[in-house]
Amino acid sequence: MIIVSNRLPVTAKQEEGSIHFVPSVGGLATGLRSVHASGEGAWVGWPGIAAEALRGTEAAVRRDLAGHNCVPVFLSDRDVRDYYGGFSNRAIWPLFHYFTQHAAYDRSHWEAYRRVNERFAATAAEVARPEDAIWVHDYHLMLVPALIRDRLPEVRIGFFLHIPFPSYEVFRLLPWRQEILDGLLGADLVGFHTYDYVGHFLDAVHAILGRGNVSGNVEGGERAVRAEAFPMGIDYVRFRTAAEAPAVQREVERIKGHVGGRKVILSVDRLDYTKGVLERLEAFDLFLTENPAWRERVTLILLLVPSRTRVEEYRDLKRQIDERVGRINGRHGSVGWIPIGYLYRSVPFERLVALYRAADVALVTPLRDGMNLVAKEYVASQVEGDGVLVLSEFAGAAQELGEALLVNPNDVPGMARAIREALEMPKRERGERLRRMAERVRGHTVDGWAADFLAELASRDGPDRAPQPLAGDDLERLVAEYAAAETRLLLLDYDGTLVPFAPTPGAAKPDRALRTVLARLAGDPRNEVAIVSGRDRETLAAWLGDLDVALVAEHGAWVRERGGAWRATVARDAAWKERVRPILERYARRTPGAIVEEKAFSLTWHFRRAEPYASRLRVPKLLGALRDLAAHLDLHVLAGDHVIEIKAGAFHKGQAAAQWVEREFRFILAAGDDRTDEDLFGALPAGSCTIKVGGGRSRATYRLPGPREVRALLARLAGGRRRR
Ligand code: ADQ
Repeated sequence: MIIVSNRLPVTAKQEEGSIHFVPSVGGLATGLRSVHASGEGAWVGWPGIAAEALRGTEAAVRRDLAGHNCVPVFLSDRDVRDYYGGFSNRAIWPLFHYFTQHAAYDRSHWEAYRRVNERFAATAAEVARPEDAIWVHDYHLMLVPALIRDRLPEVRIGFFLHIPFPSYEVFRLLPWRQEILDGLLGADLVGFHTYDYVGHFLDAVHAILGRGNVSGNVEGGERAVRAEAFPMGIDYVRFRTAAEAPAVQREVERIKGHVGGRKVILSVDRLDYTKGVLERLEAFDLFLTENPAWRERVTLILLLVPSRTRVEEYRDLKRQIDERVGRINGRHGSVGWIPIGYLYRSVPFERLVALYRAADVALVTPLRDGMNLVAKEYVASQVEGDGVLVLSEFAGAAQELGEALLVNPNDVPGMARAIREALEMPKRERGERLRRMAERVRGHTVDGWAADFLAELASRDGPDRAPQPLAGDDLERLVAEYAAAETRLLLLDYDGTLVPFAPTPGAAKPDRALRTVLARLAGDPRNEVAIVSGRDRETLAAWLGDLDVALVAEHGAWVRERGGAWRATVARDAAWKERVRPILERYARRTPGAIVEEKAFSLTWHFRRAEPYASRLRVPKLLGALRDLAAHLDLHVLAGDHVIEIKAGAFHKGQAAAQWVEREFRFILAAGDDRTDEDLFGALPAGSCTIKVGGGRSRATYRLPGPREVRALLARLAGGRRRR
């Protein structure tokens, strides 16, 4: 696996003319370090110092980094300023955190972003082998997936965004919104911390690119792209073990001694305006004013790590925080008590863990935060098991840590009340809440997070790969093989393969040109043509029954051989329908545009014409409702392209095709666009020509863009005979 991120897991430091490397800090670096260490892949990223400072030592740096399996992308001072400090941190970061007033849309910054993303993509493409998976990280590199895809069309690419993806109304403010989405959609899998972000992303893709989705699978385009939530976890064992260590225990005693046995409230952040530090201080100020009884009995430890110190907003914020802390200490403090202990620096791991363990309350109140690992680290480090977490509802972590005292960080009085509630919460309740959160944090570690993401990336529709375009030499070879074969089998799906999708199932009637080409193929005595469809018998018979072709209806439940009558391949009672139909109808009533279709062995819920918003809300719920029932009644629920199909028994297109395949044709061609056609492809002998119509991974060998191209191919095959 190749990891691509802005920063490498090690940062180059230059001291007295020589370069050495130290571990990088931050959630991403710490989180992925173990994933990287366990594999033999590479990590592509910036070593953390501008190229100018490295001049003359590039080769040595490259060699040293190779020892860590790292591959550097060197950035000049100007790149760092415009791509990193500029576009990434002055346009994307504020915008994606809903600080629209801080976002600056500078064209030269955008150009730098594009240029640097190109360089990351080129480096990644150089080191990747075709069978590798490439995992691109975070908002600095959102164009990289598509740029790698241009170079390596078949490689698996995953992308994970560590910050929020904002709602469409905010995202659309970005002048380069389309380019960013196109960049991300170069990946096979796009991951976010929460389902809200997934939803926002899919809304934007729909509104800006006009591409809808089914359960997170983005439609249209040449390949399947899936958006999913993967909430990032922490290395629980590392924090827990450290927190229990005797040295940390001693440090905890020391901290408690320093605060004179008072209650400890802890606040830990990178210094950033998204973290809500000023609002938090204001709430603490108000808490002290409103609760004189708590004066002298509590200390707030405010730990801030310097961050992006070259950006103006960050320097401003630092000044404001300094002033605010001074003001509060001046107003409420006494000779023997300083309300806020303020540290502006990075602290070593053991020290941080000791602070977490010593804290009675953790105040984690960002105005926005993709996830926020501090909240989880606090929970993991609570050895006594009764600390209280006060957590902003605008942190991604709030979705998993519902037992925290959730607050709105803009509601200062509300936060002040929460501080008091946290300090006065009965021990039992504290323990109960913390225990539940700790279980969850322990169960969702960062290793598990990475493994889930990578498994999902690897399993994109099973062991399949993206089929190759059917063109050039491959196409000529196929035509020649067809021409030479004495017996041929053509298995053709109907909707989406021979005709484009129509707004209603009834509107996709075959046109004259299609009927002509099918008749011509069927008329060749060497050919056996079968239309293998999910449709009902009546429609197939009415539309194609007069041609000399075999028909397979309802995904294989019914077969009609040439000149024969319909034969059911399964026998089942249909009592299950009485249970399922009312559910489908109820959902259809509440989803304008959705319709229910009934066939002999299946029920289908079509929602092609439903409003995307409505289907996004309804489809997962309907699927949830059906899954429970399906397990009960032994039904198969299939989510296809704008349809949900429920059928009884395990028949599929592949089984239906078996009766022909047994007859050993010299040439077999199968074409289909849907998930149900994968069963067909899978049932055919090696050497068959299988064609996936449209984008996405598939078991098929080849791909054609749409029905137009399939028909052109069939016309060519049929035409060959006429010329002879
Ligand atoms: P950050 O904005 O950096 O991460 P966070 O998730 O809280 O926010 O991670 C901060 C990390 O820095 C923690 O691991 C913490 O232990 C460490 N840290 C904080 N203060 C420190 C100090 N004084 N000394 C040493 N270490 C300190 C971004 C996103 C988040 C997302 C992560 C991971 O903004 O929303 O959770 O990436 O995806």
